[in-house]
Amino acid sequence: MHSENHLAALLARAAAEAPEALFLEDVATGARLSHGALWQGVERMAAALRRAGIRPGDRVAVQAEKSVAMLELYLGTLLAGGVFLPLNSAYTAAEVGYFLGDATPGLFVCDPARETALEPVARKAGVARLLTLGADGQGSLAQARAAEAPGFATVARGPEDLAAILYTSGTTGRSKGAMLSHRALGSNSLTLRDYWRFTARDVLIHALPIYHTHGLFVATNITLMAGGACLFFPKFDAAGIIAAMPRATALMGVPTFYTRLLAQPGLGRAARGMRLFISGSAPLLAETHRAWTAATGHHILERYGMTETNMNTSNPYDGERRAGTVGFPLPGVELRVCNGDGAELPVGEIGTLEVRGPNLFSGYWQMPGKTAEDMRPDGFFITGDLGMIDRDGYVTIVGRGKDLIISGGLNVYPKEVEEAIDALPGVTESAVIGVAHPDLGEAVVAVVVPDPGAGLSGDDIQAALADRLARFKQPKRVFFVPELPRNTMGKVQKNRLRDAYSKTFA
Ligand code: MLC
Ligand code: AMP
Repeated sequence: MHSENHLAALLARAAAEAPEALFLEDVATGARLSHGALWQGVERMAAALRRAGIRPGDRVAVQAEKSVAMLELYLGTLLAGGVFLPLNSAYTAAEVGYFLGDATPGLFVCDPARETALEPVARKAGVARLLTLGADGQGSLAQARAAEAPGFATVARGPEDLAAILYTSGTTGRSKGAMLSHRALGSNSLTLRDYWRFTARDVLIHALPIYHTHGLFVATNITLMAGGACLFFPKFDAAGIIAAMPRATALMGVPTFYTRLLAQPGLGRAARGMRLFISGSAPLLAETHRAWTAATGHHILERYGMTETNMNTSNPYDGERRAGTVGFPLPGVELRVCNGDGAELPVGEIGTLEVRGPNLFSGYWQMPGKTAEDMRPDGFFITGDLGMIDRDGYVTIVGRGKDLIISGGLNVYPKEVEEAIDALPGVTESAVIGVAHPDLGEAVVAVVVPDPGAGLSGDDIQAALADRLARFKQPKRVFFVPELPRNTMGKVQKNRLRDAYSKTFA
C-alpha cells in the first residue's frame, strides 16, 4: 500500500495487514475508526488537496483544532507528495502571518471560526489558497474531501524528500522551520515502536496536541506503525485520562501530565493494567518519577528529543529506568558531550550534547547559514542542551546552553517576549526568565524597567501583548525594577534574576 511513498508505506503497512483493526476512538464523540477506514479518508483528503492545487514539494500549512480530520490532512499531505506544516492553535494572527510569509505554502488550512481573522493575513503573505477545517467536521476542506472518492494515486516520494516542516523558535531573532524528511520521521518512529515494544495490542492514551513532534510523530506514527489503537482526547483532561486507563495500555505525556495525574483520586487503581508510561519534552523531576512509582507501581520511562532530531535517547524498556536521567542513545543514534569547540569530553563531565543519526533533520528552511552554524563538519547536530553521560551510559540533562523556557512542554524563547515588551510605549527594557512552577515546570516571568514616570502596570503589559504573542508565551507575572543587573560586559545577569524570583510560584 502506497509503496512508492517512503513514509506513507511505513505508516500504512499495518492497515493493509489488518484493515478492520481499531485505530482510534474519539473520546469527545465516541466515534470509532479502523485503520482501513482511516486510510480511505486519507486518500479522499489527498484527492481534495490535489484538486486544491497541491503539487509535490508544496507546503500545506494548518492551524486547526485537534481532530481526526487534521490527522487525515497530515497523512493526505504525505500521499499528495506535500510537506505538512502544522502551527500551534494558540498562535495569534500576527504570529501566523510570519510563518505563512516564511514558508510560502500552497495552501493554508484554518479553523472556520478564525477564517475572517486569518484571511487577510494569508492574503498579505501571498498564500494561494485558504480552506477551512473544523474539529466538528465542518469547513470547506471537509466538504471538498467529502466530494472525493478513495483510491488516490499516491505520489512517489523517496527517503530524502521532505515530509514536514515544524517551526521552532530561535534564541536570536526569527523562528526557524526544521525540515524533516521521510527518512528522519520513518526511521525514528520504527526505532521507537520496537524499543518501547508497541504492538497491535496496544491502546495509547493520546492527549497531546498534534502540532508538535511529540503528539504528531511520536504518538501518532508509532500507533500507526504498530497497528495499534489510540484513545484520542481533544486535549489534556486529567479525570478523563484516569477513566480511560483501564481500557488502555500506554500513555505519552509531558511532565505536567504526570504531576496533574498524581493529584487525581483513583490513580493507583486505574493504572494497574497499564503497560507503559512515557514522559518527555521537558525535564521530569526525579521526585515526580518516585511519587509516580509510589502511587502506581510503574516506573515512568523518560526520553529526550527535539523538533530537529526527533527522539535521541530513552530509558530502557527492560532494566532500570533511572529517575532524573533520559537513558541511553537510541539504536542508530550517536550522542557525545562536547566543549564549545566540539571536542569530546570524558565520562562524567558536563558539556553540550551533540547528536548524529538517521533521525536528524535536513536543515532549517531557507536558512543555510543557520543550519551550518548548528552542525559540525562530521554531521553531529549541536543541540544546545547541557548534559553528561555517566559511567553506566545514562545521559542526564543538567540545563540548557540556549536561553529557552519550557512551560508545560511548550518552548518559549525569552528573546521573542522581550522584543514584544520592549516595543511597548513606557518600557525602557525587559528581561524574561523561566521560574520554577509546580504545574508547568517553568513559568514565564518578565522583569521590566519602565520609562521614568510611565506608570505602567502588569495588567497594561499583559493587555498589550494579547494580540501579539500566543497566550502560553505571555508572562504569568510581571515585576518592575529600576534597572536590570548586568555584568562588567553589560550583559543582563539572568541567573541573578532567576535567583531573585525563584520563589514566585512556590
Ligand atoms: C496552556 N496555557 C499555558 C500552557 N498551556 N500556559 C503556559 N504554558 C503552557 N504549556 C495557558 C492557556 O493559555 C490558558 O491561559 C491556561 O493556561 C489554561 O489553558 P488550557 O488550555 O486549559 O490548558 P491545558 O489544557 O491545561 O494545557 C496545559 C498542558 C498543555 C500542559 C496540558 O499545554 C499541553 O498539552 N502541553 C504539551 C505541549 C507539547 O505537546 N509539547 C511537546 C513539544 S515537542 P488563560 O490565562 O487564558 O487561562 C518537543 C520535543 C520532544 O518538545 O522531546 O517531545
Ligand atoms: P522543541 O524545540 O520543542 O523540540 O524542544 C526540544 C527541547 O526540549 C530540547 O532541546 C530539550 O531542551 C527539551 N527536552 C526534551 N525532552 C527532554 C527531557 N526528557 N528532559 C529535559 N529536557 C527535554
